[in-house]
Amino acid sequence: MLVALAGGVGAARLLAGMVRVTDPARVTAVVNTGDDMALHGLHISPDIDTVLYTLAGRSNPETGWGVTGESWTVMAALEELGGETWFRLGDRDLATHLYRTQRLADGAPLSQVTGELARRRGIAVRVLPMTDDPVRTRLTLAESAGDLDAGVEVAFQHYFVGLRHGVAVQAVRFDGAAESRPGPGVLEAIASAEVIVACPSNPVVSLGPILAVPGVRELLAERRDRVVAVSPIVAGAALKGPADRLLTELGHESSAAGVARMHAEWAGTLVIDTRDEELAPAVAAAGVRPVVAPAVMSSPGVTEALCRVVLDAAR
Ligand code: FO1
Repeated sequence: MLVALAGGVGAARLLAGMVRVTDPARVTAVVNTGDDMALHGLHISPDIDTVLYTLAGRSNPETGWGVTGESWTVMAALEELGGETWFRLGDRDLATHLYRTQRLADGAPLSQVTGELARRRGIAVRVLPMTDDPVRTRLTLAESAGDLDAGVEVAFQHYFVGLRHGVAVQAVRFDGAAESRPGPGVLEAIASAEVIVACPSNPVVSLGPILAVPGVRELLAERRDRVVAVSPIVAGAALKGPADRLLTELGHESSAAGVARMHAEWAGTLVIDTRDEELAPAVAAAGVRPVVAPAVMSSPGVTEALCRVVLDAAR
């Protein structure tokens, strides 16, 4: 059984490949909920939805989030009213948020609602929120942005979408993480997995929250020989999103070697792209076994080959 630690778009893409090379019923995804947000009175779980839409074959291939073939009637009408439309919610995507919000109001935990959404979309992979408790990623700006001064703390989506992550950050914290408990099935899945893959997600804001849930990092460290991370940094840059800048701004090195040093405590192996082959000795020097392979998921074929490399590396 394989457990994937999953954040945003890169994780969903790897998972889409993983279910083509191994039995989906033997795959469990532990998903980041630090990006979750309340907006329009709705509970929005972006990373969970990105995983669910991708595994259902319904994700928007251009953006990596939301639903393909989406319509925007509600957003346009909301715009006319002068409502908040900075965070784009398509008509089909809204159905997910309406369903989730009602079920949470019924008293169902996020994990149960996520299971319902997965089943309704015919998804065999077990998709588990990292916790059912509220954990929210918050970032402290290192410079002013518009009317926001340096030192101001903003919620994740305000940083990522509102500010288009175009502002330097001086600190990141996961509000609520210390009080949170691993979601149902999370520790058990990690404890019994033959392979644990840390997807090529942003080490700071996608994997960071999962590792901040008490008990998760310690258990991964105990099983580090089964943990294979895939570097989200290739030739010093992130393939999508602010991972490289966040790493540098927070004092890490934005390179495959820097990622190895960050993950060394709990990941025994790091898959690095062929372009970073010369960093293999630095990865090894960090105490992490380097595996060099094409790690830029430019096509389903490359993604599937990468998934096979991950499965083989853990054995
Ligand atoms: N990202 C954007 O850059 N702009 C958006 O308007 C936007 C809307 C959105 C709606 C639902 C959803 O599940 C994700 C959405 N995202 C949007 C992406 C989201 O900010 C990121 O996927 C994660 O939070 C980071 O991986």
